[in-house]
Amino acid sequence: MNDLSRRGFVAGTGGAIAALVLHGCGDDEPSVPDGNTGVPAGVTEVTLDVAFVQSQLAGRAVKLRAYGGVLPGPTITTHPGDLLRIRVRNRLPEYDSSAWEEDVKVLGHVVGMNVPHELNTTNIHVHGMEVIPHLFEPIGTSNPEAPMIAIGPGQEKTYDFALPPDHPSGLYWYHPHRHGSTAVQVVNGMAGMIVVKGPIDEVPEIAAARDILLAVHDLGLFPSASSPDLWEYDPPQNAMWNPFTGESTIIDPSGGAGAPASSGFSASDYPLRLFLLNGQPFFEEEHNPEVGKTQFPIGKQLEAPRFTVRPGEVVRFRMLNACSDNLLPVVVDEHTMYLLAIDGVNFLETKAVPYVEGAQFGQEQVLLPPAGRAEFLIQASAEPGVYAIRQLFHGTDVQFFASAEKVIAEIVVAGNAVAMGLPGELPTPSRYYPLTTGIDPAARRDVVFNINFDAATVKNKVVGGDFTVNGELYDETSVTFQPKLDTVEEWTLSVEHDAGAAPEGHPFHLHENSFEVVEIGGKAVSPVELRDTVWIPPMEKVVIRVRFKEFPGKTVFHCHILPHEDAGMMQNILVVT
Ligand SMILES: [Cu+2]
Repeated sequence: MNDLSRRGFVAGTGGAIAALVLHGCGDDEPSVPDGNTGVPAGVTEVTLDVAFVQSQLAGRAVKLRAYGGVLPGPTITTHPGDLLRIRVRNRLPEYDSSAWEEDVKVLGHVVGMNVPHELNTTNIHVHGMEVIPHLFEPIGTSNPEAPMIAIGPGQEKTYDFALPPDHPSGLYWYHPHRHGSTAVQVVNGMAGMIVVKGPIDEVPEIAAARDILLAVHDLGLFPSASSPDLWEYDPPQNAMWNPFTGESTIIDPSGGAGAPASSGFSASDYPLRLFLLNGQPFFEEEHNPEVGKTQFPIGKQLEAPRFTVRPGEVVRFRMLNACSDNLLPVVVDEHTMYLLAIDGVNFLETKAVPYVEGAQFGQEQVLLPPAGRAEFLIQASAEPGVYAIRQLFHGTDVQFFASAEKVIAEIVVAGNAVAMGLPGELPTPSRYYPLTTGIDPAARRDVVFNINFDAATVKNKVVGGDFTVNGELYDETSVTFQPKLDTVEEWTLSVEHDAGAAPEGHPFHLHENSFEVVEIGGKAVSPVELRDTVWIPPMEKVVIRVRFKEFPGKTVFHCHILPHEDAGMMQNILVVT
């Protein structure tokens, strides 16, 4: 169906670069690779090797950072009450960050750590999972000054996560989360899915449906300086890509003239971006050099992966938006979407969302921010044909760069009709119900995401813009809020725009605790959605309520546009007893 095949190819030096194994290709439906190894019941054990891999994607040679040599990373399947043990072995080579000035402060702001750095140092975050806080050393620490976990080249670390018995059963994912290298690593290939199996899987109509995982992921790529015709993302320290000129410069932090570079850190847009479904490219974008059009990358639809279903068949799709920054408004042509769950936590009953003919942004069936997940059933039309799972276009009034309409996949309805049913009531996720309605919040807090590109006032001179939360850049060794364990808080989320920055929405993510989204733009959300990541539109406020239920310790909330996060749009909190 396209130029992918199961072969990867080995290249590079000293065995440091392995073959990339691509799953699902030829005439097969694309699937995600399985990551579980044979271990006793009650224990889920996975080893993830992180290494550079090389292969061909969309007709180009690419060099990527990947988990286990596969794209996306191996899928982990686990259960409520299980011990999930993940061993991360970092096989990446050393990265030269000697030019990084980590201690720089400007007007009391911590600036240095908000310059991307140590691009081959990693750690792991199990996104959305309700487990011990695991970003800081040691795991579960309540030390407000604790440093972030860093697994350097050649090092390894084993994480033990005890899933609570009432952990929701749904779709989660994992990705690196070391401040300074998160964006480069994720948009270079490092992301994988986690499926927690439980009560939702026992519903007869759901159990009868085929379970198809859809990992949507993007790769940002530059031409390699060392090897012609190779695409990679491996910028030198302090190198920044300017999306208006298309040029990269190694910035002199003291203000002197910068040196040209072959690639640089990007806050959005790339010379080449590939959008993948389960590792297969379905859309590519090139930087648009035309003056006045730079915020509209040149897009090209590729042959979309296909799934064949029978007329009347009920299929369960579970979609992850693992994109580094791209908001996904999704529709399935001509089909009602029967939503079961958002971000792993199922609704109390199936939520039917009809398809709107000719849908535009705002009429999508589900809006997936970066890191968001949607689990839904589709009952295939009685009418044989090809139906797209589609990302709708959104313009520069939504995100700084416009995002073209894309066909993510195609559903081919063919063959003999089958009679299958749809569920009504769903099992109650007992961890979250009853909701917090009626409980007086112990605290009300405001969270404002802001970008400042005004050259006269920008503190982060290397990045060239300040990405802040409540006016502050990220400081690894301090905490801003101290919520009390087992209390409910109400947070109001919004975005602001300073001089030089266009309006842009941001996805808010809180670790370990799903929250109730109760209001968006002054309107009540009904039924209440439980999410771990929510899109904050450019001009609206979002009100959430969160119960800090189980896990004391130091953790974070942040913008899930990953280049924003690495540049400072994150804060630490300390959940106290
Ligand atoms: Cu952001």
